[in-house]
Amino acid sequence: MSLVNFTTREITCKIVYYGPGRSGKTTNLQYIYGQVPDDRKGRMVSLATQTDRTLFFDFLPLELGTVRGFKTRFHLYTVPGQVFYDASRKLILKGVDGVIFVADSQVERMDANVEAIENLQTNLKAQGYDLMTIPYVLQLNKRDLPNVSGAAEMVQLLRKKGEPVIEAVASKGTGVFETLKGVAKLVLQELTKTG
Ligand SMILES: Nc1nc2c(ncn2[C@@H]2O[C@H](COP(=O)(O)OP(=O)(O)OP(=O)(O)O)[C@@H](O)[C@H]2O)c(=O)[nH]1
Ligand SMILES: [Mg+2]
Repeated sequence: MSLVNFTTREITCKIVYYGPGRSGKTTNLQYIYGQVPDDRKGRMVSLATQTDRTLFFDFLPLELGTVRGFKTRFHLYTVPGQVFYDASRKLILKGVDGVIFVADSQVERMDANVEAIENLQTNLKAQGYDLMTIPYVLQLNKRDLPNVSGAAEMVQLLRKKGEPVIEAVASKGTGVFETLKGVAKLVLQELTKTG
């Protein structure tokens, strides 16, 4: 549900980073924030607890060039991954154009990944969306840790529909922009299809 403003010739798209607690969603945003020049980004808003976990959401407005003479503005959000913040997650999915699922590659987090994808499917449905049709990218994060599942195994377990899969080390920036570009491309494709 991108917002197209013909007067200012701007398109605004909403991207949501979803995933289990501590998978690296906020780290993705922080890396992007650090790399993008000031004139292309707005202020990053982080609502965190004292221990740095996202309490409601993180928000980062970005400008990613032009498409057919329209400026594209992307609003990036992360949700809080902890199970009990479900009301916030539901709310943040309102008006979403694209979703990035940030999976934690550590073996002991596979159940949490599966549970979070099921939660994503449920919450998308509650907002009238369908994971099977919405622009969607799967990021396998924390590939640098010693106790990770094989990428092929994770794809087998977590991939839903042939979506792009990107291996990442968000804390070093590896794969972060590839992931964002992957979903941005799908969102803009969707726009030209429906627009
Ligand atoms: N080793 C390693 N650590 C990472 C990576 N990405 C993130 N982390 C660390 O994992 C921890 C959690 O990262 P966050 O970005 O806060 O996770 P989150 O998904 O926003 O967590 P919630 O907001 O609680 O849902 C932090 O200590 C990060 O530095 C990675 O690729 N490798
Ligand atoms: Mg967070």
